[in-house]
Amino acid sequence: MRALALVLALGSLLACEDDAPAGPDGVYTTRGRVEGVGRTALAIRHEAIPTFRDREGQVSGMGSMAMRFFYPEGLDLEGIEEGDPVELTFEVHWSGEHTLLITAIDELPAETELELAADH
Ligand SMILES: [Cu+2]
Repeated sequence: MRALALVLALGSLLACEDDAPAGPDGVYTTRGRVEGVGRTALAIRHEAIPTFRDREGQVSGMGSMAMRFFYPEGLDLEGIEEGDPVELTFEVHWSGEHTLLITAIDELPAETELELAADH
């Protein structure tokens, strides 16, 4: 009887977890250059992220490349323009509609030297 109650309790815990909004699968801070400013997303060429984890949770790293990062309504983009060097923190949501979501972004001094890969 106790075992059954425990199983039921565990079951409801798991169900609870399913209903909760999914947390990010990863959070990273990197630097890059803004290549485009859209209404819901920024195109940013970012520096290499050696600690980046793939969908399976394995550290795969990510080289420097241009990617589209979505941003939430209300994020402070004051002064962020095409060509700006920036530091950004973003979340990865593998199962989400917007896989890459910026949570913070700051303009860096214009003379900041970034290690960015060219187009390929
Ligand atoms: Cu990338």
